[in-house]
Amino acid sequence: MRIVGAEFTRSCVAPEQFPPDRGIEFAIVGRSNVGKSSLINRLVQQKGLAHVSRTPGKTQAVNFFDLRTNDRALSPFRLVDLPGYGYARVSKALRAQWGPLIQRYLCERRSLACVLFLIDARGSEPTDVATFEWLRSLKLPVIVVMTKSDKLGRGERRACEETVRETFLLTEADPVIQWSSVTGEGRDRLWQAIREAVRT
Ligand SMILES: Nc1nc2c(ncn2[C@@H]2O[C@H](COP(=O)(O)OP(=O)(O)OP(=O)(O)O)[C@@H](O)[C@H]2O)c(=O)[nH]1
Ligand SMILES: [Mg+2]
Repeated sequence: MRIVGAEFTRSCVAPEQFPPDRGIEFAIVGRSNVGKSSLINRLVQQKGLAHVSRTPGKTQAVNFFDLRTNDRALSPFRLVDLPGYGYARVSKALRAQWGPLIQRYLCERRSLACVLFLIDARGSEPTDVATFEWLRSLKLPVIVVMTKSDKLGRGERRACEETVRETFLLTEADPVIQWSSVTGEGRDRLWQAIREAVRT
């Protein structure tokens, strides 16, 4: 599969601003700073498409990215970068605004085919588990992506993946992908999983 084009569509702070609810969307959910925006850039192979920052809480709106591929099942196809959760230092007002925005998007968006759920390969936190359970309760298909895998050795990765499978009560059939936006590890596997999720 080839990506023919990718562009930033729109940044939204209210549901009324979301683009028309058509086509196939994959949303990216995860803690602040876990690597959501970096994953978009690596998946699409376009540096700077999504804004990356060392400071947690960088992405504070729902950002839509339109992709054109030569795969008919994936056209049109959108990636949606959601604000990260779990960052305490943003203002109370902003946090109060985030929850409902994400909730409206995840509960009401008909184009939403699947969630890429990102956790740090080095371990999950209770907020990750709570968010994952909530996604499951919404009956959303989820692909688990373990980010920043480059920070672990082989043995450690296996152990961490085992722990994640146990913590999140995953079956063998649930995809868990080791990912690194630095090395590009996991890119082929993730596209494969995306295609499979669209097919089912
Ligand atoms: N080593 C390593 N660092 C990464 C990886 N992915 C992201 N980072 C770094 O982690 C930091 C956060 O990355 P972002 O992509 O901005 O994270 P985010 O989840 O979009 O963060 P928010 O928008 O604040 O929620 C940056 O300093 C990235 O360079 C990775 O796979 N490996
Ligand atoms: Mg971001």
